[in-house]
Amino acid sequence: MSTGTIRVGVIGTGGMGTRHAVNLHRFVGGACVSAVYDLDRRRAQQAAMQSGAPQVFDDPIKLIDDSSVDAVLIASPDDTHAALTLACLKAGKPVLCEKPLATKVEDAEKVLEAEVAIGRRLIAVGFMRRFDPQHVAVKNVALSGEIGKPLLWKGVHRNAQVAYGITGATILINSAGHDFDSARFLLGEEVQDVYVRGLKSRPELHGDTRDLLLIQMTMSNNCLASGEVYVNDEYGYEVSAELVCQRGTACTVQPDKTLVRAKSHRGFYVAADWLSPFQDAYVAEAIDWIDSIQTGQPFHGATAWDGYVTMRVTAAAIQSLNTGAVVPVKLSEKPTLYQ
Ligand code: ISE
Repeated sequence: MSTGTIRVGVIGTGGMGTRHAVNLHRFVGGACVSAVYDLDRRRAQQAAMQSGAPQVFDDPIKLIDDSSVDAVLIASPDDTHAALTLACLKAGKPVLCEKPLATKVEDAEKVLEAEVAIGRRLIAVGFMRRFDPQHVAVKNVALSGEIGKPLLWKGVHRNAQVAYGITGATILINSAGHDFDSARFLLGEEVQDVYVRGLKSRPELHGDTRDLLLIQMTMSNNCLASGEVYVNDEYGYEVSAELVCQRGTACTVQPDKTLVRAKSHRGFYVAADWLSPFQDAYVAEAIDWIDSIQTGQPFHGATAWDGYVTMRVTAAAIQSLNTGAVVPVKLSEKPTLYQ
């Protein structure tokens, strides 16, 4: 427990990391940004200016180990997450790691085992939909029992565009992880098996691209999940989740509320990316994380266990996409640390 200001070091200052740094600086009372790191030093310097960080490091491990850093936020490229999270555990520092926790099952396992060996929950994983007011409201309707037992999770996850050459596997790791977590979080059930089909939406895309994916999952307790992930829709960013229950459904609605009249149309803008639609969720996540460090109470978002499970589901989804088979998801026993 620490009642003082938590000094956060931010690793990776692209769009996401800079947003986290600025949010911590502006909206999280108990935190300040004490250091930043990015491979691109100029980008790190800009983020430092925007978030009031006094130091720019040239090495992420030095940042993690520095005495001016109490806690670490990782928003660097996906394949660096596991090693940097392990370095935070070694330094005994709390860490909020952007999703995914790892890009390989072995690495997710290593991280989970290292935290279990320490016996303290130091890791938070950035599945921010768990803090989104819309998703929380859907979960609360389900928990109230008003519309009966949840039966089916239905998700839509769209991005305007992804870079050329992004494969189906990468989309499952980098984008669909949110949907695996959303289904587990909203249904409160575990994934038992997964079946993924995918297609390439345009002939000019790279041969390995599968940018429109359909995911079906059998969930525990007689539940199902079904989601579309389409990452080249050309019109903008949209995410939704619906729970079909025995006596009704609960569904998130789009948070963009400004009615726009222009060019013989009346309607709503669609955001270009996830930063503005999920701004409230990112801030709520950061507040809860800092609060958990100050009070010693558990973080209310995703744990290392959730990060590990997502990686297991992702690996099964990649296998399903490659083979056309329904692939069972095998989990190790849930350690008591996460019960
Ligand atoms: C990105 O990292 C996110 O977190 C977004 O929510 C997701 O839609 C996008 O596909 C990812 O690249």
